Amino acid sequence: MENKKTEQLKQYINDNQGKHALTTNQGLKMAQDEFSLKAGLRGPTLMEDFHFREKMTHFDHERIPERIVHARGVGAHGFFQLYESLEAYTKADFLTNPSKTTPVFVRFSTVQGSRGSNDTVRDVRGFATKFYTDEGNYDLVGNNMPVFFIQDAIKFPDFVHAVKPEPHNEIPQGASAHDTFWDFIAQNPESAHMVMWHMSDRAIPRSYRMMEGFGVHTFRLINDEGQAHFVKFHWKPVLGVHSLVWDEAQKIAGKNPDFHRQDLYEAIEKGDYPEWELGLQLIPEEKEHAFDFDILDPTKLWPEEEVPVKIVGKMTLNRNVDNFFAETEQAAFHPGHVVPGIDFSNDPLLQGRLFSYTDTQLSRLGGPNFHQIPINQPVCPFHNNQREGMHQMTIHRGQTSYHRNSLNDNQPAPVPAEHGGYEHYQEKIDGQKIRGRSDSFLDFYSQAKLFFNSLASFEQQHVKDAFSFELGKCKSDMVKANAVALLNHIDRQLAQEVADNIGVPLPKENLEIQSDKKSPALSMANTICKPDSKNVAIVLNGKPNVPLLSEWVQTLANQRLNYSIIDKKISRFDDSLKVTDTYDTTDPCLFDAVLVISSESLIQTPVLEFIETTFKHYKPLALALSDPHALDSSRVKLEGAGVFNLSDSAIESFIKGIAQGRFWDR
Ligand code: HDD
Repeated sequence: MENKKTEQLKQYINDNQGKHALTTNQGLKMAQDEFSLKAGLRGPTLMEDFHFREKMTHFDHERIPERIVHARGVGAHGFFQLYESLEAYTKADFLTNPSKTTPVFVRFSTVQGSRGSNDTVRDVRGFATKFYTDEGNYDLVGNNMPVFFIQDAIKFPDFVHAVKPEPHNEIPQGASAHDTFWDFIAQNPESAHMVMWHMSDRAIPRSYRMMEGFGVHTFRLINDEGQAHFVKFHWKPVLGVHSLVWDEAQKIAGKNPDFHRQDLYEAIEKGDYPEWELGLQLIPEEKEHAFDFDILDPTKLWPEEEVPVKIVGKMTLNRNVDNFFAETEQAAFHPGHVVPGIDFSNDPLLQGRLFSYTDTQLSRLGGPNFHQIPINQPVCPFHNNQREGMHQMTIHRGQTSYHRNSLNDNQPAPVPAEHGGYEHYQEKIDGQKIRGRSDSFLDFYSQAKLFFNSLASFEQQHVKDAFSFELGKCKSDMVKANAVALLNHIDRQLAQEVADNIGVPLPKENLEIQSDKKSPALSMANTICKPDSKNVAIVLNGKPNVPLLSEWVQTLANQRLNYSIIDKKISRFDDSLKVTDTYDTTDPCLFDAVLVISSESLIQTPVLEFIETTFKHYKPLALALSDPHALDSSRVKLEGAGVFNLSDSAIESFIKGIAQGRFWDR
């Protein structure tokens, strides 16, 4: 697990484990830490109590501003391994040298909510990766959706103001179901494609481990000969792409607000290391204009059937942070952190991002030296003439801090491109200075339609339900009607159903864009399904047959499934077989599958809730009931899709069901 980054971070670890004297920050051992210094036992506290002042002052300043967006997140360490050299496309060392393992730090996040908000809200998820390469840090600061709401960064403050809690009452937290968001969407129709993703199941991932990542923008790769390819970056989760259902997501928000954070942490602690393959879509420069969309427009994806994704390597997350604040909270990502062989495109959203990310760290991390915070330091040497500033941690030795100099032999010196110095790609630009948008960015609806067409019917239904929910929460009839008018450009039937559900008129004229084009890669129905590391609840109703329970538990564990045994009270059958949760301390929403073992005719109410909720959320349900009529009055039928009657089928069939995940035809 050791690598250059872990070695570097070790120098900064301060471990309170073991025997240590309690000291002040000046290293002074203190004889007392519980009482302030007073004038008499019942008298006032004295000014000279430096220990009290130091402790309190530090505490008073423990908080830093949260991120303006993506405030809630979780991070982990890992590594990236390249499969084969990409020297035909790029000269980036970490993409051309398959024998190298590059340390990474990844932070996943929601966008809208503040640091203390819920994990399972309907939102875009951030997927930011810092590669600590030998040529400097490369940051791939992406999302779990391949497109964005706006085309030009100058609209980003407007977009964020609209989606964030409304300014007069700071409501709602962690939700886009409110008037200002939908007002913005309807008034900025370039958002049509992204809002379809946002209303799809992609916005309620089952786990950070089970979502795709996208660099979104078009970037450039440049090889040793100076040839360029346009590129889009993809992360493909080895476990497949999976989501929650909306009712489940909302309930989890109450039952376990840390659902995704905990899922990632526990998977890594158990050794179920999350993995993603890195994929590249490549377009040679001369094909820039060969598509029916502009490749600089961040509201457009490159359909994988037209531009295949080349799988080039794998990232594994294998270490949790030692300290959340020091590492996850202080991590500073920036799409402008590039290495030789990777460059930008003229995507106007990307261009604006290149300014914003350093700027925001100045207030969030308190000054220009945030690159010296251990998590942000490159693992290669770094030298320049930048000096001083708040929180300067480096002792720069020497007389000179300017370039060019003769006193220090003109060191540190720039490095020519052929020896690894970064050189910007020499793109020829010819244009008028102008504030405007290219006509090639004006097709807002084709890909919104492409996305909708590509979804399975259950996914389309979820999109309709999500629009109806979100717009149903809006107060302004005008905003609702405007949003329906936007949908009327994408799909008449969708607009019709949503209008109906939220009580606004459908526009008279049908403006639906006509296309039946599909991209199967966009549907989650076509993803990988595996049982690995899913969570199974074993719910007891009465005393179980312990040898049989042991056997089942072993079978589940052999399939790398996690299980919790749940009963009315915590107890233990033997050393390895324990009831770890009660009906009260956990909830059916928190599991991927439920197995109920009942030795009684009467199913207790909380157990019935486990059965019915699991059934309602389309999840696999196994029943081992001593009385076959115990569920006669419930709507759950023993022979329903994804319901496994363990009296006549083996537990292996249930495990296959767990791999499948959901039974939409229930
Ligand atoms: Fe951004 C954070 C991703 C557009 C300005 N952004 C941030 C993070 C992610 C993204 C993953 C969190 C990084 C972390 O975990 O610390 N942002 C995106 C993507 C975008 C995007 C994929 C569009 C394709 N962002 C975008 C624009 C701007 C910003 C257009 C401004 C011009 N983003 C920021 C920011 C943040 C940020 C305000 C907040 C905290 C931070 O940068 O470090 O600068």
